[in-house]
Amino acid sequence: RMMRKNIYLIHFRIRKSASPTSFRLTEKFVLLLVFSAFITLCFGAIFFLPDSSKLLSGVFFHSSAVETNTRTGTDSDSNVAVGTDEKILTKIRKDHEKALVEEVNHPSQICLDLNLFLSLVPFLSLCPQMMTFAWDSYKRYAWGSNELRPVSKQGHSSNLFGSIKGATIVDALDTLYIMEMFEDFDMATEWVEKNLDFNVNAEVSVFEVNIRFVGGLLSAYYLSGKEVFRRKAIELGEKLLPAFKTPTGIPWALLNLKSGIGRNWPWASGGSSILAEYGTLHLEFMQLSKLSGNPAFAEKVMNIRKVLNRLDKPQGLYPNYLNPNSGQWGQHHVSVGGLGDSFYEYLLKAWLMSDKTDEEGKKLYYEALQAIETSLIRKSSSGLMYIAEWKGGLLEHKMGHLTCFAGGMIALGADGAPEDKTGHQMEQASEIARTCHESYARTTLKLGPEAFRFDGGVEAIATRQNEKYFILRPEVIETYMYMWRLTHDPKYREWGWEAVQALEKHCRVEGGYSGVRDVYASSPNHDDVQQSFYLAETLKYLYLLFSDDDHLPLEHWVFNTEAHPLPVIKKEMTDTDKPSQLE
Ligand code: DMJ
Repeated sequence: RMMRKNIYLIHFRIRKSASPTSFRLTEKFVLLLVFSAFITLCFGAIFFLPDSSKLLSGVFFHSSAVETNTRTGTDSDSNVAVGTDEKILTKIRKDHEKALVEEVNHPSQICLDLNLFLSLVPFLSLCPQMMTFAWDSYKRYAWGSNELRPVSKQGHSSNLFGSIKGATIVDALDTLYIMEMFEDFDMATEWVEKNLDFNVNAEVSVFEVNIRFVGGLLSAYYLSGKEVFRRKAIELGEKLLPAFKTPTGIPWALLNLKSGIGRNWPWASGGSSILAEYGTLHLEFMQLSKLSGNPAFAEKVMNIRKVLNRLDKPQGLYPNYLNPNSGQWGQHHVSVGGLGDSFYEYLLKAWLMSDKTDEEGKKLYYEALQAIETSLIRKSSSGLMYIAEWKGGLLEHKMGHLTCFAGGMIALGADGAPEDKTGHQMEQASEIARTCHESYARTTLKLGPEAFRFDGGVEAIATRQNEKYFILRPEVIETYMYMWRLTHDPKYREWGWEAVQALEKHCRVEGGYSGVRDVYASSPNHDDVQQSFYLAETLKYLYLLFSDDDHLPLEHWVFNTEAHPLPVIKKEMTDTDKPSQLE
């Protein structure tokens, strides 16, 4: 703006004395000198900046070099409609993406194209820096605690992890590795070696410890190959096994790691275990069996499926509550958000992580999705698609921030959908992404509320005070990341960029990143917690949203529900699959 103001000023001054007769010879000479210097600078910039030929041919001249090799075009297209705007745009977009990828992977290289460079500046200067800032703040004020309080600048230990410490360290390990922050990764590794201790006489959440600690350690092992992570993951997995000592084998929600005594949340309907908790162990436990050679882990999670398979499902839906003693459903509350969400995610991902050999997981996923479509997916009067909740046969027209992960899940599974439903499911996924984006766009702070409603004359807006908070959750950005990978529609990167700006503006405080209490307030009221999943998920999915598809390709890696990547377990080649000796 300052520059523009100066240009206006210069322009204004010249106009003020604009009569040619009012210039003296020396003034004319000075003006000529300034003018020629300016022209030389412009030409210099165009011709001598690296690879300026691309810019010239792509933007100013419609050369054949631009016409060939576009994303959608074929070689034969190159002779047709030479220089159409669409083709040039496609080329520019393609170059943009390529440069963005190169820049993210090799941030030290200067972008070759001026246009691309200018459009990348905001992302390149901000995004990797966000992880550094979140991590450095944690290191500085809360090292060794579970989480950071960024306003009061001290540690915070959630009782979800009992007295296990270092949740942020373990949750952030793979993000540090993926972002090539290797010194910090080594520091975190050393902390794990010396301080991560599971011999605690305290009650933990089996689900939270599994997705964050077991998942985090497994990913750190697969990415770095460091034995300490494999050893610690198995040690912790073994400590969780007593949770399955129930009459049905459906695990308890809470477990004392020393005594091995378990129980359920006191608030859960009829002493039930929770679908999203006992249903979100599968990926990690299959990996533990593979890494340890101990089949017990896999047996425990396969037994959960057996119990579920024997039960009647109301309208094909899975209620959130199941009693581990009787093996009967508790209250009939169904949700693809809190209490239900990652159960559905793990059915699909169990199939994908098994190299598509787990046919049962596949069948259960697509059947469940069909039931969700029939009974829970609805459209608002203005056409926004949402996933409602179901309580004893009645729909509650509310969608949680947590539910927004479903856009990514449905897109990820669309490719394998039966009965030619791939296109239909991709459409559903993109509509859910749009609705979740709207839930952000309709707030003052441009951050999403914890839950938003489609009743009482509102659409995608939180109406209850206790649903207006934002705690740095990842689900909406997670969906943008999958949608980007699977469609390459640039709007997902634009939406991701909007979220980055809002996070920077409203969540960044002096001592880290904080959640906010009301996304509709005119200024943020901070909740003073930097959640460990902000480093594990939100920042990782943002980074991947702007990275090359080859960075953790979806064919080879499956993300657990805490965004920890686990490798696809390749099926053993049978004799008939193997290439013949002669080939
Ligand atoms: C994370 O711990 C996981 O994504 C979980 O599945 C749901 N809740 C949080 C993030 O919102």
